[in-house]
Amino acid sequence: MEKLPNDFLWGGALAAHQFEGGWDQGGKGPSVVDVMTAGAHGVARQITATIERDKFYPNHEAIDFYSKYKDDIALFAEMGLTCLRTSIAWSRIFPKGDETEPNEEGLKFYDNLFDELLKHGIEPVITLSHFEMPLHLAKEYGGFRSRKVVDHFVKFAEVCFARYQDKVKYWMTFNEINNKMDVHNPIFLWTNSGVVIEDGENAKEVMYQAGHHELIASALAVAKGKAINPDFKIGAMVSHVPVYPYSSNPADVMLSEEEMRQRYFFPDVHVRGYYPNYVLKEFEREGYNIHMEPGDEEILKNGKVDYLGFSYYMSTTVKYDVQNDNLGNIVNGGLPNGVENPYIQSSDWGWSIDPTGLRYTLNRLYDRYQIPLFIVENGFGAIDTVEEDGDIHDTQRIDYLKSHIEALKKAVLYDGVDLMGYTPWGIIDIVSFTTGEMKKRYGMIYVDRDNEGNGTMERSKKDSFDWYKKVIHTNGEQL
Ligand code: BGP
Repeated sequence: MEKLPNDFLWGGALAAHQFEGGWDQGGKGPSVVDVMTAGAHGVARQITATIERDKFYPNHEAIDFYSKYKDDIALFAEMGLTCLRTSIAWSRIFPKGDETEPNEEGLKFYDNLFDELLKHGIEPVITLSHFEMPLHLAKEYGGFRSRKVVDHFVKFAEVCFARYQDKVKYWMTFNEINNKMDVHNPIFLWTNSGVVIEDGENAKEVMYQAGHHELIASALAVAKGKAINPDFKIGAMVSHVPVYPYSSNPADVMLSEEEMRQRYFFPDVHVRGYYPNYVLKEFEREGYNIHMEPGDEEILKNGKVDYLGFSYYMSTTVKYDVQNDNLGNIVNGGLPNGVENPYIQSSDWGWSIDPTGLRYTLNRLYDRYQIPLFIVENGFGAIDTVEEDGDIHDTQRIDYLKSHIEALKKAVLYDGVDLMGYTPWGIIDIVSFTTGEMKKRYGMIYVDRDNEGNGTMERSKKDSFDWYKKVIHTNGEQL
């Protein structure tokens, strides 16, 4: 079999709020995620208005990368990573979000971080907004409900592009911009957009309005970035969960097609630079009044992304319901018609394990967009057992990653998909986003810290560490 391209990027993915800690250090302001308490599987995280003394906020300290970054980066280098995906915590740079001048100490932290990565030959891949909006923008402006927040985001992006133009080449604007299509789970609208739905409001309409502002903000940022450094590669980032039809019944097939629009809407606009007809029809049908300004069409057209980054963890399956005639009826954010897929097993957190779905996704996205793709998140969240001798045999994680790398190799080498790289999620154990737990671990490096914040924070290598090192060293040949 042919080899993956020599410049294929092998990395790991992280997000500032899930691993940096130092939530109030170096002049950083609180972000929307800093007021979220820990939850558990089936227990939702609470969004508190301010920091309450008697509550535990897992992101505050996280794994203290803020002070340990040099040692951690040395471990990443030992593993052989050629890139590292992380984010710039927006509220480190603009603590409240609407200041005129950025916080120099925050900017300096990322100078140091990028210098350290580059010193080890690790290319930074940077997300500008990974659920880290300054809390002040959410509280005072209603987050991305307000057009004013577009200007604040674009300013933040411009400051980062200018400051790090010689250190960072690969950028993404918003992490999983589309996960808020699931309007029933308040944490998505809050962390994505700084939005809380008020009684009597139509959540879907508010979601589209905030989403429009984010798409405009992203397009404006892309154009600014290109003006600062034409060599930048600026991408979008979406969560991709393919929706399969339960059977060959054409009604199941059509239903899955309709539900896939929830996955496609945001990347359609990011990549093509205009709204797809199926969403314009939905606005008309539902009577949504989405405020757009003159010139917005032009902005979207001029701010198309260079590549599409996406997360892939699992697939879902839907079944047509004759009784309720659920075809042509997809106004819900979640997947109300979801059913279990008898061919697929799930993790302890109920996330299905479907490597073929990754090859399928790569093909569908590449056929649709014809621009380079980048798998910027994929991985297996599981409970790890530390043996008496300190070893961690995370065989299940290795199996998961191995089968997904096999799938991506088929997509590149057999199907001809243009894929830039692969950055498995949580290369070092971090705080889980959806549950706020530590025990849902993705890392190849173990961190001694539990759900309540106890532990030494010591780092140790799991079996997957050496396994991934070999994968990178052989450019994916030896799995
Ligand atoms: C994605 C987010 C990440 C992340 C990952 C895994 O939605 O971009 O921030 O954490 O999912 O989710 P979790 O940590 O809840 O297992």
